[in-house]
Amino acid sequence: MKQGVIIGFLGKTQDRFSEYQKPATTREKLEIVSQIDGFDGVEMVFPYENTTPEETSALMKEFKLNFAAINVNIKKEAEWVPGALTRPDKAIRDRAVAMIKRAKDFAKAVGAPHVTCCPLSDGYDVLFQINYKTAWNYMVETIGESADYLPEIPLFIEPKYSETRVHCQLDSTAKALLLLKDVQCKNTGITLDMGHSLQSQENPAQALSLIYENGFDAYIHTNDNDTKADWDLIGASRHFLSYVELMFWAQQYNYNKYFTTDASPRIFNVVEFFNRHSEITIGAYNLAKSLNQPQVLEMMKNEDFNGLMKFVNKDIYRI
Ligand SMILES: [Mn+2]
Repeated sequence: MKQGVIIGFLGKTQDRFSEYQKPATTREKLEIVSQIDGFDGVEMVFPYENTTPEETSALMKEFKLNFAAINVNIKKEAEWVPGALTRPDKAIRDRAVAMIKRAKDFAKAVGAPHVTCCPLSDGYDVLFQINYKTAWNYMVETIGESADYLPEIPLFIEPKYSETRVHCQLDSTAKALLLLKDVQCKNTGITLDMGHSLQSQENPAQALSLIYENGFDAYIHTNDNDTKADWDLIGASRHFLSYVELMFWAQQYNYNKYFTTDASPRIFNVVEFFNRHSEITIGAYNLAKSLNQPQVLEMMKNEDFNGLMKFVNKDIYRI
């Protein structure tokens, strides 16, 4: 299995109340990635963490790192803070689409496998705020145009229930899939963020299966939370069994992309936080791998519910 990290978490982060850690340049962030046990993948936020493709590729080479994905940010610019892809003003939507296209050009130039986009600012805060009808249709249109551009670089969409809008437009895996089905572009996928899925009251393993069974590709972000907010906690610190189950089903579908860490160290030591995350993620992966998977599927087929519960106690919890 391959592990990487969204490098924005290696520098300074902030919430409404506090600032955490120290600012870091992209070079410094890449150096930190190279120090984390088992990490060699990078998800870089476009256009804020990169310079030219040539300079960026040289830095990646210097630290022997690979691109897991390019993450296009369409929420930071002032005009996109209230939304980007669903806004009534076509010029605002067009500039967001242009940004996604530029991210695809960049991904191609540096050899990144795909672009992922989490349209967090699209949605609403209060009732009677947006026109649901036009918001949905504009999103189909804008994602459609972005997906069709440079099809060799697939576009992955990452749903999330809440934040930055109180209710995001793509609030669940199923709704993101509905969008992709409407878009009708094969070169698309869903970024399944474990914590986003939990916040949407989903079961991440079932959500992963749903993506594949609907004919789309999947890319996994690892982290954990308390299901109420997207806390980006260290993996498996709250949902160990869900973590192992996600690994089990990722293996069932021969998942071979990066497991990219979308977790925030906040008050913890940065390198040690990610070392612990790496440790539990590879541990959960290897634990899932060690299970007698055909036997588990056979027990499911035979509805051996007691046998399955015993298997969880003995083979996963090991008690
Ligand atoms: Mn994520």
